[in-house]
Amino acid sequence: MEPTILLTDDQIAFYHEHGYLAIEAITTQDEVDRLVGVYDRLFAEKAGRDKGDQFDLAGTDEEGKEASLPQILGPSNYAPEMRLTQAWANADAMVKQLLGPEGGVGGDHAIYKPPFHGAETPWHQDEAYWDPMWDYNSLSIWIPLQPATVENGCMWFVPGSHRTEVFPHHSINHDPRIHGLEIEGADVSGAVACPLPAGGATFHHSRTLHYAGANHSPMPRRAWIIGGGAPGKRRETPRSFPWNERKETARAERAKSS
Ligand SMILES: O=C(O)CCC(=O)C(=O)O
Repeated sequence: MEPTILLTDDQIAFYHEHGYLAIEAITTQDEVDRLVGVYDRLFAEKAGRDKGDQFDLAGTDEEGKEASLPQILGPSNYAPEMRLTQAWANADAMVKQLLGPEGGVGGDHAIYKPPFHGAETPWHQDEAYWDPMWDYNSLSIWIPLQPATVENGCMWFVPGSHRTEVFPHHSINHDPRIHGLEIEGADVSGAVACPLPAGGATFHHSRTLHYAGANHSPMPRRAWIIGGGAPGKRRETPRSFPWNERKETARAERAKSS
C-alpha cells in the first residue's frame, strides 16, 4: 500500500530537536472505525493471553481479576489485517523519513484504558524495558482510536529528554509481579500534554520520558502503538537494567508454559 500522508520538513526537525512530535492525522476516520472493531474484539477475546501477550500492565494479572490497564503485545499477530491499513503504510513511510531508508515499522502493541477505570501509565522510557546490551535507533507511533484528551489519558512528553541516558526504573508499586515500569529521579516538570483527534499520532524516541494519565471519562480510551526502528548496534560499554532481572510476572510464566 502506498503512503497517503508524509511528515513535513518542519515536523521532522521538531521530532529530532524535542524527541517527540504530534500530528493531526496518520489515517482516516473510516479506518479508525474499522480498527475499533478489531481492537475491541482482541481485548474481549483475550487474544494472546495464554501466550503471555495479553496481560495487566499495571496490576498483578491474576486469572479472573479485572485488569486495570490491559495490554496486548503484537495485536497484529492476532489480527494481521491491522498491517494492511493506511495507518501501517503511513507509519512505515514516516519512520523512513525520521530514521533513514533502513528504517521501517516492526512490532506493535495496544494499551486499553477502560472507562472510569483505566490506570495511569507511569512516567518511563521505553528503552528501560529492553535488552541493555544494545544501542537502539527506535521510536514509537501512538495512535488513539478516539479523541485523546487529558481527561481520558493522552500522552505527555518531556521535551529534549531523548538526549539523556536511561534513568533507573522500578516495577510499578515496587512489585516485581507487575510488568509496568516507573522511572526514578527524573524531572518531569517541563512535560507537555498532547491531546489528539482520533486517527492522529504522536511519535516518541525510545529514551523520551513519557506518561499517560488514567481514564477519568465514561468512554474507553484505545491506543494502538506501532514501533519503528533502524538497525541498532551492540554496545561497547555494558550497562544493566536490574529492574528487569527481578521480574516475576504471571505473563512470563504463561509465555514459558505455552
Ligand atoms: O497508552 C499509554 O497509556 C502509554 C503508551 C506508552 O507508554 C508507549 O506507547 O510507550
